[in-house]
Amino acid sequence: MNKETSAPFTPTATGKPLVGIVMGSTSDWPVMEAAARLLDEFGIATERRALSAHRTPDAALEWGRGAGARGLMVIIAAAGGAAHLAGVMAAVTPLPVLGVPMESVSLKGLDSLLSMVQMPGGIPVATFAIGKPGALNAALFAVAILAQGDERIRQALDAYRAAQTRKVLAAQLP
Ligand code: RP5
Repeated sequence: MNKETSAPFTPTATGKPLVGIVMGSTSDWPVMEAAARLLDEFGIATERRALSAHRTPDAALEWGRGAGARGLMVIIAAAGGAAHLAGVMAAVTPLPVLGVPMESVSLKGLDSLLSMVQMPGGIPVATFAIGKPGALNAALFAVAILAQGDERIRQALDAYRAAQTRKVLAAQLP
């Protein structure tokens, strides 16, 4: 509770980024944009960065280490190929890390998925589907995490799911 107003504490009301979306390359943005836009729809501000576990390791570590202090509550990390970024983030922050494997040219993202999902016990990365469905679900999972402490987000998530259900049931097939 906010001591001054007795209103429930709603982190979104501050307008500060609550979710960090980090990706291994700017080439991941066309897919990860779907996650960013969905979080925008929920009114959840995001920090967005292209940082690589391999090409910019020091900057990636610095960003991950400082995430909690900057007010982030969840990290979505996307990478493709030898996809180590999500694991590296999870190694340096206790925040929940949601990994999105990018579809790669040679192995269609199976390389990304296996690199990301096979974390050693003790350092979890919640790994989602390859590509856009994973990006969307990581965003919705971030919303679900934040909804636990924010009634406005919880209601928005309920409304989103109800609208999705109505859309499926209303669909007319040829
Ligand atoms: C990974 O390598 C990135 O996450 C990207 O999915 C993949 C290819 O990167 P670019 O060569 O397009 O920069 O690090």
